[in-house]
Amino acid sequence: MFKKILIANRGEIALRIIRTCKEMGIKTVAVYSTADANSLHVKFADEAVCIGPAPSRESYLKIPRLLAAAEITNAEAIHPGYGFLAENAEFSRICEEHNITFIGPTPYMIETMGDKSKAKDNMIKNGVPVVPGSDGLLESADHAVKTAQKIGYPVIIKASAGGGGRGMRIVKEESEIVRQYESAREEARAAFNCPDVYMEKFVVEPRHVEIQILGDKHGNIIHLGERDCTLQRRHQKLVEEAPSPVLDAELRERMGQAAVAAAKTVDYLGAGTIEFLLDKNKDFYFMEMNTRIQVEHPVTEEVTNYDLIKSQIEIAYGMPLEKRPLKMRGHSIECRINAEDPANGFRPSAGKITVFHPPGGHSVRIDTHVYSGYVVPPNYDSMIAKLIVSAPTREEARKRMIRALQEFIIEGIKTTIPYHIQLLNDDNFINSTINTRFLETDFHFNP
Ligand code: MV4
Repeated sequence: MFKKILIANRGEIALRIIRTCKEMGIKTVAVYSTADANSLHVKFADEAVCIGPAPSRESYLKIPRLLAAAEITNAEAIHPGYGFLAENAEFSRICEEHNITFIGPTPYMIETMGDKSKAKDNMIKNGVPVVPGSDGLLESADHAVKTAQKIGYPVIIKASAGGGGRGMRIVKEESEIVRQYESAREEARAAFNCPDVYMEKFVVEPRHVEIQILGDKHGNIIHLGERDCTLQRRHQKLVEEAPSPVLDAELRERMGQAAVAAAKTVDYLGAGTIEFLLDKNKDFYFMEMNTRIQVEHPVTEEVTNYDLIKSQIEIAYGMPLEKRPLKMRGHSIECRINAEDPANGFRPSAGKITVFHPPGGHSVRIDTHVYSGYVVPPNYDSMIAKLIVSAPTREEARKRMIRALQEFIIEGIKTTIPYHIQLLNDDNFINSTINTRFLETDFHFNP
């Protein structure tokens, strides 16, 4: 096994990776910006290297500094976590060139799945269901008009280099199509330095259901069931759960097999997620693949009894996946606790946490890097903790989550805890009568 791994990340995920490394007997190297000198990932790692000032461009995104940190500490592998450089093909390539194992997929896999239009073509060729749309990229405004006439309104225009909702336009009627096509291209060019866009039929009020997959270096690809991530606000997930309240065993297996087929289009290596839209008729369609470990991976860990970070490390080392039948047991829910004010448009709320009292008790898990006295820096993502609870049934998990949220005391900054308490008590959450628009159109926070 690897003797030493460098973690090219910060916050809860850096700590999460350090914990698994300790259990595997692997030494850890933390890297940190000057804003994170007092973070727990720095204290809990065996070694720590300062890689620059607070702005991520000057620290967590600076590839030469990460490579230098790995070289001076003799780290054999780098775990990128999520965000930052996790889906940067160039970083994966440079690690390879320096004989440092990138714990994740190859540059080819990242690039191919990062090109959404190309990824979609590959899905069609391999029988993975996709939303009907343009055959590849839109070549002109006229091509956009003709394609929309063929598939019927409403349509959605998506940036091929996009993902996570950036560079998208929903078009309801022909009078808007040319203007929206041009503006989607402009936004895509500005955001991704690539104006390419493609078109799909717009699926009305879908759910977001994603399948966790693992692929090893011996040609095995398996799926670990789904996560339901329908509860999002401005493309930020707030609550995730496994299993999905709307899947049965038969649909789970069909989506699981489609996800495995999707991963096979690039002979995928490591942990990945296939995102699907699920419509009202329970038809599902490939949306995109995330070639990284995701924030919400713990709900899958809790119901499948896999340590996904351990699986990533073992796969990167060349070990074969253990062959055991997938058993999902019970139900798990995750609430993202953000340093934001839900009563004030989710405005970031940085500053000193004067009191931090996490909940405990049966089947309550908290993944966090913060503590009483910690100062939330304004420079990074506002997620400060993930609260994950498990129980035999969804309703028991829901009640346990409400209990745990009520026990959770954070003073000094505003957080999303009161928002979650109201949400988990809402009838639409209880019955899971929700879609991806629910939080933005039908749910109103009353502090
Ligand atoms: C869609 C869609 C409806 N129809 N595609 C959002 C992020 C990116 N992964 C794709 N997204 C969507 N694609 C078709 N053909 C609706 C969305 C969408 C969405 C999807 C999942 C979760 C939240 C969402 C919020 C708005 C739009």
